[in-house]
Amino acid sequence: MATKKKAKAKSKAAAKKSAKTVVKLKARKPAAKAAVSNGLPRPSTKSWGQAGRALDGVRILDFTHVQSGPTCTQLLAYMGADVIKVERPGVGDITRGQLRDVKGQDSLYFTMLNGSKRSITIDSKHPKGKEILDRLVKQCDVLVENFAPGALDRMGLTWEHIHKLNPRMIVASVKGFGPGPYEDCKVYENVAQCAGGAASTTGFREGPPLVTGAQIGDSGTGLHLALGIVAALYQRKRTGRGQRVLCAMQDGVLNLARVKLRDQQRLAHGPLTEYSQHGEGVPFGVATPRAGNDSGGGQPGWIVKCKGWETDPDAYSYFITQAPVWTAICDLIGKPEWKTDPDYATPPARLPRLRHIFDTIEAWTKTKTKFEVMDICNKHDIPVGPILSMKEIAEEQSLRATGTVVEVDHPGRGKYLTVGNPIKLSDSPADVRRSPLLGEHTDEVLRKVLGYSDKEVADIKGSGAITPPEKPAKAEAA
Ligand code: CAO
Repeated sequence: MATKKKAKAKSKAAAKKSAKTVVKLKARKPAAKAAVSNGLPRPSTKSWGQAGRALDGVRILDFTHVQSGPTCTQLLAYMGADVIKVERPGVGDITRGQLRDVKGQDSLYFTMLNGSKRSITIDSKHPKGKEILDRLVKQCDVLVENFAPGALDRMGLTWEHIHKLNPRMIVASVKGFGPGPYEDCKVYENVAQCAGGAASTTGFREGPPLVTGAQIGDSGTGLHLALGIVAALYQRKRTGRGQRVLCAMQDGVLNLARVKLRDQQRLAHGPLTEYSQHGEGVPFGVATPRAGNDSGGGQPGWIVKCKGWETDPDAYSYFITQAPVWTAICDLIGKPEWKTDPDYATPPARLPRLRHIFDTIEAWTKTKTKFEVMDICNKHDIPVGPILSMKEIAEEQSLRATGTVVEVDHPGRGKYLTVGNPIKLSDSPADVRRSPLLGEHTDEVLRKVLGYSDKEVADIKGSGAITPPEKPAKAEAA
């Protein structure tokens, strides 16, 4: 009987153990294990957002600063990763103090790029600081950095060192340039826009190259890096190994400007007929030119003035003369005869006349506000878009409703607007929180993530590894 009882208990324990294993396996391979007879994964029984976030369980050692790297880690934090931002004691990310609008408070530059993260201060060059960093490396899945080339190695955090401590760790970097003649250069946004081909193709033909307001070099590269990290996390599931992920800002910008490299190659076969330069009879040079507000694709477009343009710098609309709705456009702008006129009836016939066509469209749009143009054209499926100012965007309620623009509350500066996650996941609502104060989570991370005891934390505090160096006067006196 006792043996029977024992055997029962043993089998119960085994069943419990195997149930645990199944749970574990389910967590690792949800699609495979949760498959039902029709081959589709079983939908979550929990309501949206109750099943956790996409990157729950991913911990990131965030060594980023300024814009490119912080954009990446903020997105990952929005998707649920635990992002621990390591900052220099007493100083922090340089952007905390740049373009300050509220005296003594973290700037919007910083707060809008570092939401939903934790902040720990560590002097990475202090022996004790290095020890803490090594422990963090062991506890994290990804290290993200965008220091100048060589800076991470100078801290002793070489790939070899990291990989030895934690073979599963992914090390993701933004640099200005990839391997080659410029690999050692420091790079900021506009340098990348210029080196990546965007500036030479932006602006008007008669004017100098222009940089764009959208931060395609910094935020654009951060986005690329985030994709690389998620791919590396996915591959790690199969290999068990971390890898390096590198995004060069020049490469990121070029990727976003690829249609201009397309046009460069088309030039070898004749003029770029959809550029208004062609219609104006201006010959093309050897390189893709600046095209003003040409839409660049097969559907010609331009920015046209709207009612109020004389006083409102943003009273404009983008207007696209999409071929399938050409007849509707002709009726709207009072040119029904263009529907059948051989000079206007077909897209190729219109190409040399784009300037005149857009002038005529503009004569109509100038009688309407940009929102009236939008309303009227949308009824006819004509693709147009109002030029929205940042003021209008900040006030746009639909962007608030979707969580694309989010108001958060900061203990120092009060309420501010930030950009939430532009990537909407139906089962992983964005976790948009305010940015951390400098070192706000140092104690918490030391104890709860790294497991330091009270005594060890006290020793660390006394060591100078997590506090700013003493002022020179004091040091001299000592
Ligand atoms: N403790 C101690 N030292 C720290 C530290 C910490 N927690 N965090 C950073 N530092 C040190 C670094 O070790 C480095 O020191 P050394 O040069 O002596 O080794 C130093 O701070 C400065 O790092 P940096 O060279 O990266 O910073 P910078 O301000 O001189 O340059 C930038 C800024 C952006 C030009 C450069 O980092 C860069 O080219 N990054 C790659 C490209 C990039 O991301 N550019 C986008 C910037 S956003 O427009």
